Amino acid sequence: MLKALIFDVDGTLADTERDGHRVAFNQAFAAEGLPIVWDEALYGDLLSVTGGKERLAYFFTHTRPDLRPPGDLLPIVQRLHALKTKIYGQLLSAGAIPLRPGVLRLVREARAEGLRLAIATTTTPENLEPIWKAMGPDARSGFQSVAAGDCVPAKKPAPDVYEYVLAELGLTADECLAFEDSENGLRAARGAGLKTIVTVTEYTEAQDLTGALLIVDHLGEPDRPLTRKGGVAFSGRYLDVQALRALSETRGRE
Ligand code: XBP
Ligand code: MG
Repeated sequence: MLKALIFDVDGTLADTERDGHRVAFNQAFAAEGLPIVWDEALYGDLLSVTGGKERLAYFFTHTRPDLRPPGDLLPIVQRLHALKTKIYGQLLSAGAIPLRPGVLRLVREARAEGLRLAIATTTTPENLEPIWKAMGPDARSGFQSVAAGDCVPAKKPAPDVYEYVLAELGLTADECLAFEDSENGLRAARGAGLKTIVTVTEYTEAQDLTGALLIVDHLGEPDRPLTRKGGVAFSGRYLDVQALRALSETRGRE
């Protein structure tokens, strides 16, 4: 029986990558006087590496080693990432990026129906502050488990962060549903045995989302119907708790 919903953050709760994280990385490069600009296409490629610190290290070792600043890479990456995280917080606290369609509606309904809520994300914990703010007062208290960033040894697509949340909730995978936006996130959730609903973004709609229970453009609103893009049959206009309970019982995409 469905007991909990586990949400990814970036790309799922809010479409934060192109206009949020990417812009913050570029402003951090500029602030450090580095001649680096991650355009939308390059950032889309770099998103294959989860974790901002890991993404920076990959860029300097694989993508553009010619742009790697002199000296030990680790402190350079840590310094750049800390600056980026500060900038990202300022960007989002200005309310720049809204929650995706259906997220607030579903979170509120799930709480009212007694479903437990959790977060399983690769992003840095402080990047959740603007999300709680966008969800309104006492939002954070509604999430029983919040696993973020470096709280697990291996980031997505490793299943660690989802296994961490399941352990914290004290639930089995088949008592939960995961919500993701990307192939890496889907693989992490599936690796933990979770049925997963994927709400694609422009960065992820062409990825290999095999194994998703249902693929949609977003969670839908009564006045803004979702579009099904793959997975099990679903003809509803939006995903509510009743629909999720039925979907969680389907045998599809085990
Ligand atoms: C997406 C990520 C994160 C963000 C950047 O996380 O891979 O690394 O791109 O955030 P998820 P940080 O989809 O799991 O929420 O720079 O804080 O890592
Ligand atoms: Mg994501």
